[in-house]
Amino acid sequence: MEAPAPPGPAVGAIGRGMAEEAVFYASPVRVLVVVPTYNEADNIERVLGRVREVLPDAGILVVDDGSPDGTAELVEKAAVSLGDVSLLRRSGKSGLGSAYRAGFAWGLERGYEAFVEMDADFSHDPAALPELLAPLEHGHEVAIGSRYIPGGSIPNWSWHRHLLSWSANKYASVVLGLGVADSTAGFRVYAASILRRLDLGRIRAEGYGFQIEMTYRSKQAGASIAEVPIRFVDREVGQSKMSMAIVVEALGLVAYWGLGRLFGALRRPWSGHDAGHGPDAGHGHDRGGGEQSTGAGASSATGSADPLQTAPPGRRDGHRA
Ligand SMILES: Nc1nc2c(ncn2[C@@H]2O[C@H](COP(=O)(O)OP(=O)(O)OP(=O)(O)O)[C@@H](O)[C@H]2O)c(=O)[nH]1
Ligand SMILES: [Mg+2]
Repeated sequence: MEAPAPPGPAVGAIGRGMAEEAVFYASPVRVLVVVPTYNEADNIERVLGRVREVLPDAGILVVDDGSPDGTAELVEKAAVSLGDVSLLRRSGKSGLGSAYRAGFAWGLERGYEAFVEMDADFSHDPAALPELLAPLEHGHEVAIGSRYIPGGSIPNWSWHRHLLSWSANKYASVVLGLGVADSTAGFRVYAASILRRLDLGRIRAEGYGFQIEMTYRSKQAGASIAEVPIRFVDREVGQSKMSMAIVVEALGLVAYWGLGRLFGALRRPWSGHDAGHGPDAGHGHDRGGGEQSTGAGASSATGSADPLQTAPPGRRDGHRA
């Protein structure tokens, strides 16, 4: 007689040969994979196909900012064969951060419990999704696919790109006391609980700054953050949207939040905690405009009036895997 299957999510193997074999994973919670796109026609169909192979039950939401190369039409085509692929169409390029905020709000309104952040350019390998989702089952509310912990790597970056990314991470980590090795990483998972506490309308950054801000706010809100090693590969096709403006935004915002932290600590030397009441608190605006989702219509950000006041106590154990 066969032994009963162990409890927990189903994991199995698919694919015809070893080279194509991929692990699939049936999460015990409702997962939404959010993929922002701007001119990803060369990648989007393949990336959606791979995500569907690895996560057969997950919802997938593409947030497209009116890509002139027809990315959105390819998503609609792929949705027919893959199933449970939705498209949030926005009228113009409004930034990565606002695309994710719109995608998270869309998913929160529909009751998803775990949210994956993932690029469409294959820098983030869909095969790593099961490992990235696993920390949520162990009580973490955020899981970061990290390049800067043992086991993580960026095989094909130039030394100066490497140096820029590594230094930005060190700077953010020291100035904001983040306690994570890779706060600019964009391959992540959030539990719905932490997104609700964050009040997405107050998140303001767009590029790398968005990832840092989400890490910082999550920590302030008491999330337990896990890091999972990933291999980050540079995009092979399509054009990068990385720009100097995105780097400057991130550096400037970190300095601003850092000052807020410092002044907050000076004003409240007796409290000993960083609860986000610096000059940066409470002035966020979602700049994403003209949203339209396929099927169910547009959505707006949700959240409590002051999530940092309502964070549960005793959840400040930032964790590094
Ligand atoms: N909806 C939307 N998606 C965007 C926007 N900017 C970038 N993206 C998408 O966000 C993901 C990451 O963008 P990339 O251009 O790869 O930027 P990056 O990964 O920071 O930079 P590289 O490492 O050079 O590729 C990709 O899926 C892009 O298509 C935007 O303004 N709106
Ligand atoms: Mg990229």
